[in-house]
Amino acid sequence: MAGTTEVAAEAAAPITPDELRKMDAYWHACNYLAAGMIYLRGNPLLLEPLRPEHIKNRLLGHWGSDPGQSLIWIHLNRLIEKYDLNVMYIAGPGHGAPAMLANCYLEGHYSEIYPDKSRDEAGLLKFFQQFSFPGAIGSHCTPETPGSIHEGGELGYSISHAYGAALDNPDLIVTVAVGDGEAESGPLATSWHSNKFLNPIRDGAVLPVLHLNGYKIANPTVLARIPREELEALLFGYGHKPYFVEGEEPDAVMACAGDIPTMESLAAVAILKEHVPDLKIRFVNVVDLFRLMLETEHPHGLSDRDFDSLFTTDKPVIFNFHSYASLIHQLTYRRTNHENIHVRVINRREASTLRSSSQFLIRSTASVWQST
Ligand SMILES: Cc1ncc(C[n+]2csc(CCOP(=O)(O)OP(=O)(O)O)c2C)c(N)n1
Repeated sequence: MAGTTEVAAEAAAPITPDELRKMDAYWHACNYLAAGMIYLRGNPLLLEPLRPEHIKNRLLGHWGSDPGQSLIWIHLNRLIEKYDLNVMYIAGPGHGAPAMLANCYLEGHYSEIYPDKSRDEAGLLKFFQQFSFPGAIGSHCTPETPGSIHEGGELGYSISHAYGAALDNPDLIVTVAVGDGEAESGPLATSWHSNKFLNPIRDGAVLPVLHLNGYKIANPTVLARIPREELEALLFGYGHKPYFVEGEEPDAVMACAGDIPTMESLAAVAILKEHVPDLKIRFVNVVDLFRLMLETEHPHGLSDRDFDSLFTTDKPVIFNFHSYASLIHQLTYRRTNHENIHVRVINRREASTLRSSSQFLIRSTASVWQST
């Protein structure tokens, strides 16, 4: 076994580009499976153009914490492999079951226990269809999920369960994902203090991960809206040392509204990713134009903070829209980054094919990029 110094040196070493690439690909696969469970009842590998009959009639299941929970899960696997750790994972957002199910399926355990949910197109279809369906499995991690030992349902108890599991288990690390919605419940708010009960010799360790995606289903959360220093001080006061993990700012944002502009922008992003892989592009699909308005002016509107977190405060935004450019400007003229929003209205000549439209967007990105 490696000594403490070797382990510390290894821990400080950055993840290699190859590890990163593999984890990123795996994470994308998890997210695809999660989306598939929520939306698809046919065409599971999207091998043919999507038709209405491929989509579930009733969408049940939460997307909100799925990408975040899969990210935590994948990194835990990396650490378990690297250090041979004994780890338990508690999903505070148990309603983000698609994330746990996706990982379970990709790791192979799902097909091992349920051979009809095999790792091929036919098995994947059944895996998607059974999700949140009467007589099949629930939209939480219901008991038939391989490896699961307790189904929750009532928010508030994830951290206290984590401490309960760590007591008298000195070799165990319990990682617990806590939704920022759950964090607003009384039991959860007080359970941060449970660290006072842990004895470092007799008990295991608890690693709480607060998942700040900003919303409890669709309503804003308090902890995602207080200033960073206030949140840090709050958790510090509970006896924790918080580390903030967040994504990088993009170099440019490709936004769009409407189904044809969406396809054009997605095609442009795919081409840019292939040919200019170092350019970090964020894709924002606006499905409701009222979201561009201020929250004080429309019930669907976004706060400046949320708007800025999507459209940045200073990066070029190429907005693909097939109607009046002035409308987008009217809706956004008071936003911090308004002067960098470049609305591109593709005319009929340019939009003759998806290819020509995406090339037009790429030229627009290049010209905006050169002028910054
Ligand atoms: C005590 C309790 N109140 C309300 C609910 C209904 N409920 C289910 S999920 C959810 C939102 C949870 O928010 P968050 O933890 O941030 O998860 P996310 O919305 O990001 O998936 C609510 C209110 C519940 N399950 N338990």
